[in-house]
Amino acid sequence: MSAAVLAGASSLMTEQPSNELRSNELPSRRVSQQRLVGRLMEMARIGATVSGGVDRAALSAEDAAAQALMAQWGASLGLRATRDAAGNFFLRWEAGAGAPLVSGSHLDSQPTGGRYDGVFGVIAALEAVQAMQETGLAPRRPVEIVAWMNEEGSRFAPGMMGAAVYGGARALADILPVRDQAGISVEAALASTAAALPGIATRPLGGTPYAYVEAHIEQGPELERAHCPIGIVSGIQGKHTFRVTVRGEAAHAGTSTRAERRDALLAATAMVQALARVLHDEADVTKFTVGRFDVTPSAPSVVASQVIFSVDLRHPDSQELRRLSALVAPACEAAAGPCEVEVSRLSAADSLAFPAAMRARLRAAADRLGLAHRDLLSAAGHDARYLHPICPSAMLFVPSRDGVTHNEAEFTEPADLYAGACVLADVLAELAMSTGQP
Ligand code: HGY
Ligand code: MN
Ligand code: MN
Repeated sequence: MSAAVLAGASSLMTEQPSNELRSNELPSRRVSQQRLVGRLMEMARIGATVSGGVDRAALSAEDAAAQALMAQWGASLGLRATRDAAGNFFLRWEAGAGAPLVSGSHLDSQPTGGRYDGVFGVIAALEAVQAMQETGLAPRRPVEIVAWMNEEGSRFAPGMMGAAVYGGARALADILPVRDQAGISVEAALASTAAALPGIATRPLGGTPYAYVEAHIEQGPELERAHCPIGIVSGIQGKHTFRVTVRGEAAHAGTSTRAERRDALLAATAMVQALARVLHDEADVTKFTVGRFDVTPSAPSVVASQVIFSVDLRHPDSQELRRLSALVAPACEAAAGPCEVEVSRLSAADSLAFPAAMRARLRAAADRLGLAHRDLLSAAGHDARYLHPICPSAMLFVPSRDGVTHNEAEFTEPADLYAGACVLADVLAELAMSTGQP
């Protein structure tokens, strides 16, 4: 345990662990910074990019390799690896009885992703389980580590597919036909990933956990600016996503006249500018992003026949988000000119607030360890969004250097990763031993 955490823990043991845990040693004392960071760096070799990040697309060979590595680490702890029909990956510590305690995040990344987004929560959960086992703790319930399928939504849109299907917010039949830009369907990619992981059994889809806790990097600058190692996540801001398809007509760049053209690129760019105007928020609270802009045939001497672009719209106030969301289709239609436009809404999630009792457990664990913490709303989306409706859920953050993320330069200090894993380990141990409601 790092000096900072040890010093704090001894001076602040006023906050006693819950009764159920008092008889056990706190597993945070067995968390190993070296093992945690070593596993993160070993995992970062899978899909490593030349600029120091990772490219581990959902249901890719790299995603399968990452799950195989988790299964290998899990086997050394006696954890059984399984996958469900939505491609969610689980490591199960068979213990006690009843609904499982679940912790994890995602292993897939953005194409130029960092070494910590998602994967920190999966490997910190593994570290917490190992620390619990090393204290001799005998959980009252099974404990499951999870890696949700396609959290990022970069290969297949929308994101958080696996958690949404597990939580019942989306039907498996809805995600199977979704195709990536190469035309490969989720269904085909699920089959090829399963074939790449022959030793991993299939488990029934869904479930109702006893509780869910997800550790994640903040992906913002607040904790670092406040010199605070732990974020207690108050909730997740709302997020609506769209796919806009603009159809025109391919034509010769030299012979077709402006008057007769149906230029899908000109129409699409007019739509993006119109959306930027109508969604502009001087207070800078509304987040509007066009991240994908696919032109067909994307040839210098051909007038574009089609453009497909993404819209990602977020706001912490659900009512305001719905108001803004209703402006998207009209703004696109008004800017379509001679082209056709089809606006499809892919996801619509309100803002959510995690239960106070779960947040209090995270705060008490951080206090016991002498770790400064602060409450903050998550501006980024997370799989916990889909666990929240079905079981008491919570998230804890660790700082992101300069708030940089979805970027190969993403970084979190090892001491902060360690502090987050210590808090996670103690909270999971409490929940694993609890006789009451989470
Ligand atoms: O979209 C999100 O906020 C997440 O990082 N994929
Ligand atoms: Mn993430
Ligand atoms: Mn992400």
